Amino acid sequence: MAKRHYPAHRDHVDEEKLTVTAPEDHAAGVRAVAVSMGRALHHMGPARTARTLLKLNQADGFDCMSCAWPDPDPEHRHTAEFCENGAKAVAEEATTARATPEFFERYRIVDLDARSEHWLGQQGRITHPMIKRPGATRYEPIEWSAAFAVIAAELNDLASPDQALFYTSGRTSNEAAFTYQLFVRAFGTNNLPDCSNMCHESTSVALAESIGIGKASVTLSDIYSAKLIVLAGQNPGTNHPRMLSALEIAKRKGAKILTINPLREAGLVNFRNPQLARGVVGHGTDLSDLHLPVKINGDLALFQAFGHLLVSWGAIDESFIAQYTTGFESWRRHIENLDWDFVTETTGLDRDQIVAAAEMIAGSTGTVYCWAMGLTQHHNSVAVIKEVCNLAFLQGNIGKRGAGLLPVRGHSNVQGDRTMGIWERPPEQFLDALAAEFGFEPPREHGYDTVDAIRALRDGKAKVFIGLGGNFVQAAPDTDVTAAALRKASLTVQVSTKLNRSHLVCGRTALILPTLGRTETDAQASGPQVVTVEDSMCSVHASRGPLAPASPQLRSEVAIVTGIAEATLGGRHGIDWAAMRDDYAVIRRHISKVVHGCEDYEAKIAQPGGFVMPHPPRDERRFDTASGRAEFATSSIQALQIPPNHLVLQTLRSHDQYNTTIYGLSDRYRGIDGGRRVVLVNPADIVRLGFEEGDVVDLVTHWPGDRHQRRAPSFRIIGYETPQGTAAAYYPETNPLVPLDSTALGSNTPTSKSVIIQLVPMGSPPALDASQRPLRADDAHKSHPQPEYLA
Ligand SMILES: Nc1nc2c(c(=O)[nH]1)N[C@H]1C(S)=C(S)[C@@H](COP(=O)(O)OP(=O)(O)OC[C@H]3O[C@@H](n4cnc5c(=O)[nH]c(N)nc54)[C@H](O)[C@@H]3O)O[C@H]1N2
Ligand SMILES: Nc1nc2c(c(=O)[nH]1)N[C@H]1C(S)=C(S)[C@@H](COP(=O)(O)OP(=O)(O)OC[C@H]3O[C@@H](n4cnc5c(=O)[nH]c(N)nc54)[C@H](O)[C@@H]3O)O[C@H]1N2
Ligand SMILES: [Mo]
Repeated sequence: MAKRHYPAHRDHVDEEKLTVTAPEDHAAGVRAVAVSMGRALHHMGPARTARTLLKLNQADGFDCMSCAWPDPDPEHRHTAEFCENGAKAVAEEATTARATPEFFERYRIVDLDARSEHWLGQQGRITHPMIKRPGATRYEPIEWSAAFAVIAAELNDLASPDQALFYTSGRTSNEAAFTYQLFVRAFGTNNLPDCSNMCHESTSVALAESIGIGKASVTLSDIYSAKLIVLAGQNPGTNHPRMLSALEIAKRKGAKILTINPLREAGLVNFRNPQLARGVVGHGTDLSDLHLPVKINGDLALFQAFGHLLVSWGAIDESFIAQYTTGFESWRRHIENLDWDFVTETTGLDRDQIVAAAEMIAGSTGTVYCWAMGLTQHHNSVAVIKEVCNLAFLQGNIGKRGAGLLPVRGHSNVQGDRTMGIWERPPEQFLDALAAEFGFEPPREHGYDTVDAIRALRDGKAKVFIGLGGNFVQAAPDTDVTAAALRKASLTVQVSTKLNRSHLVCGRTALILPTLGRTETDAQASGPQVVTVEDSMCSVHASRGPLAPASPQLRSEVAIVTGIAEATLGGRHGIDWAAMRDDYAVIRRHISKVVHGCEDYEAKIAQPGGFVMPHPPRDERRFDTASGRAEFATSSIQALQIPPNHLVLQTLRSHDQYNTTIYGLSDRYRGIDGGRRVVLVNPADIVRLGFEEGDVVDLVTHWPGDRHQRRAPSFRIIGYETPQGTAAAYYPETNPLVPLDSTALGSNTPTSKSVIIQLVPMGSPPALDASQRPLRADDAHKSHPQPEYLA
């Protein structure tokens, strides 16, 4: 494909100059090493680069904050046990750039808000606590103790503790997370929304009901010994690159790989392992044996078709079903009457493709099912994931070597945070243990999750927002609604490493509390501290940063949380916050008393590589569900209703971002460089809808009952291999399109992967009738109002 150049559009951020080439057919390779080294050297310089990258994911080093993929056993680690995107994440945090008080003096908040998310991130590490006072136009420095006093005054002034919201992003260590939830419950609420609510919540809900625990049932060695690995709704080449090394090992030991994804992502096709000679000079390893380009949200129909075929072929493990499961008969009756026309229509696949995939599944004696956001962020996601479980039960693929369920988690400690009690719906046993350990009665009423937290702010029911990490306004759905909700708050507090939009879209009073990152040493009264994290496979281990803190003013998350707790609670409940801050081993002693599976925590994390949390289905085929058995779930298939001339949009990550942190503008594997305001559309749909490739359009949401129109302005149309009727564009630029009320049944997760949209000429009203002449890129300039969010 010839390289196409597009001129920068007025509404694109200044650095954009879009070029489009053919997508790549392999991931990693030497280019990945070159890019990671280039970024690391640019942000950190050579000495710092060497010091940090050699400690990344080593037993005596720190845990990579890029994703939750597990580390191999200590004896099987490489000297360079990291990937291109891990190196980028480290470079972003360990950068030598600084956002100082002088920086905040130079810019009004509105001036900063006019900048792109990329530019904000490039200003470097925040060095001092900063406050925006009521009516002020700028942030100014504030002492830590004064900042804690501001928070305490606002919190203690509330009519009820339930008027405060305590958000967590999944980088927070176990020690900080445990201390935070303790403070929040001692204060009197369960309002602990977190990034999980937007991420794998559908997984947690589905797995808890189907197998009795919301976590993966496999370890790395199960991947290595699997006969078949199914990868559905996941882009590991970009988001979990170290997973490719594990897939390569499995492949070389004879495993087959089945990929299910609307897009043929480069990392699903071929992997050139830069650690191995064959990955540097050779062709690498072909990964996918069969790729099913399913239509967005076609997975429920697809997995039911697999079940139907397996049952009709008798390819089932009858003794497992009889001994360990319930609900099989009603499920079987349901899938027996499969409507094939409906299945092929909903999946966009033909029957032969589905049969070929089902044959791979039927022929495998050990299958691992992996998934991520492509399955979790739809209206019927809980049902989809339960259907994946059904398929695993059908062949006894759980609690057996080389088989199991593997939801691949996102944030590096999102799973650990949940284990530590970051949960708006805490289990009773957890609260009982907390009460016994600390001698106070925690609130029992469930709190707000992320979507309900936004509603509460919008409706004036919540007034204070505290974010332990993250970038709430950009990560949450319905950006305009969320932004207006945050602006109504009396106080917003962000505990952050770097500047982001959530510092600029803030309440009457706003605080930025700068914190240490994973790369930095954390010295407290008793000496340097370690923190612990839990990966996607339930393995818990220690992390210690090698670098001096970015500024002497920085405090650890534990120090910040305990500081807020002391200021707010005073002597209430008699909890010794100072002891926890001075020595994190004290926190771990509490953890070992409160959190099931963490007994002898200090000793277990001292072992190289840490320890693995208990998992009854994995360890002993024990299922703590309502029935005490693995539960087959019967779900009817609802297909997405798509009005004529509309598309289903999935909002996804480029290869050059970490969630809302934009590293750069190169989505290398997809051949898109220099710009992010693009929408990928099937070439036949471009023609059918009356556009041409390269046209600039607005994306408009179709959501029944909408009073105001949701619009994301100015996206360049790119022809791309995605099933007809579907489209893709980057998050967070498209978050204004995700309706707050459009969430998954049962998990309340925003439906970020199935947004029904229309492409309309820039600035024009949406038209159901596509015969209207689209504006071309050049006349589009004239009519368009300045968008509020140029991310
Ligand atoms: N470098 C980097 N690493 C990251 C992150 C990052 O932003 N950058 N984010 C981290 C976080 S928090 C998370 S949760 C993970 C996210 O990891 P992923 O889930 O891999 O991330 P997404 O970019 O959302 O990609 C979703 C994938 O699902 C596919 N998909 C979309 N809709 C459907 C569908 O209906 N059916 C099927 N079968 N597939 C579908 C898309 O084509 C895409 O390949 O990555 C983590 N790791
Ligand atoms: N449309 C759409 N929306 C989505 C998604 C999607 O696929 N599509 N994905 C969803 C998913 S899976 C997730 S997980 C959420 C992510 O939501 P969040 O976790 O809220 O967002 P991040 O972008 O990961 O947060 C980045 C910020 O965290 C801060 N930070 C970085 N490191 C540290 C640290 O060590 N400590 C502290 N205190 N702060 C730190 C920095 O200031 C940085 O700006 O977004 C969700 N939103
Ligand atoms: Mo996530």
